[in-house]
Amino acid sequence: GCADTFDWGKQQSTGDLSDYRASNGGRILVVEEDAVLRRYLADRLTLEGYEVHCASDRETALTLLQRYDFQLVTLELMLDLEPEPRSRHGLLTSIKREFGLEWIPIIVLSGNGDVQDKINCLQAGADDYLTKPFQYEELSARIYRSIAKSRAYESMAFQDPLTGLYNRRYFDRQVQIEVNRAQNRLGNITLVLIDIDHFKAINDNYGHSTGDSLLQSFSSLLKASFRQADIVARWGGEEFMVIMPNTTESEAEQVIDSIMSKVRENPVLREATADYSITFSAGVAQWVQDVTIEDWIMLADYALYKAKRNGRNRLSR
Ligand code: GH3
Ligand code: MG
Ligand code: MG
Ligand code: MG
Repeated sequence: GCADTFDWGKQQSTGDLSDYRASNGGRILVVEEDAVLRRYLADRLTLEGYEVHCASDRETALTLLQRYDFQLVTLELMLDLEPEPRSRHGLLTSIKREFGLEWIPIIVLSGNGDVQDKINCLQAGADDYLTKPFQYEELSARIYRSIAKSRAYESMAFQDPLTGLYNRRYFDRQVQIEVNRAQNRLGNITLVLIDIDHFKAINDNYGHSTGDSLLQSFSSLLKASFRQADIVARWGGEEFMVIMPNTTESEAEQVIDSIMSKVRENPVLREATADYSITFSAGVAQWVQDVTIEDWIMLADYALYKAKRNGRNRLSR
């Protein structure tokens, strides 16, 4: 059924760091006024392995969209979400115009089979349109295709090809979303900028392709060592930026400390022919009210600079 959802306080007090991103089937928002249909869709989709959240009004829908990353939205348009018929596509338009939400696939479920209505929805940004009554199996097939397509698109747009980590384009998008969430929930959020020490020497001594393999191993280690809710992105050559939601500077430092020990002990960074020991430095900066994202990044960058200046193989804030 519908995962229940809009109690910000409850989530926070448990110190819940569980993921914002649903993994396997995907996370779907069902916006549906009719309680019977809503429950039906939620149950069927849940059985198929999706994580389903439900909303029966505009406010709840927008709150949930702020709170979670959804892979798809089904949006019913018969409902009196909008006071005026003219703003019938208001929620659709809001979602498509909201920063970070514009790319979420939306399937409109409409009681109105009118061609002009379909055209209006598609023009307002709907990705697909089904007229009630529909067969569940058809909706299910359309959802599956839609999610598969947007995943393929996202991995092209947002994944670094060498390391498989998120790229900087993803970071730029997600950092704004996470800051909005932190603001709404009065939560903490911390940035970590990581830079491998003396990496140029690795390339110079062992060649560029060994350097590349090391970057891959190091990236896997980062991905495995940060928590599921953390967003690990490749920032530049041998630099990585991590967004840690619901995390203070001190908590971030504990996580990084443990990764540093892991890297010092080393066994992960092993090539077929030899072990390469590397170290890294990290700059940590917790977000503070009213700082711009640019300045926040500069704070992390300056903290990294301090860590380097103080001798590398360490973190600084
Ligand atoms: P520092 O401790 O000050 O960070 O020293 P460093 O040598 O790591 O720093 P610097 O920024 O001077 O050099 C980074 C090097 O990383 C330069 C470049 O040769 C190497 N590099 C950047 N991107 C890649 C890549 O994709 N593959 C490989 N193999 N090397 C890369
Ligand atoms: Mg560097
Ligand atoms: Mg450098
Ligand atoms: Mg470096």
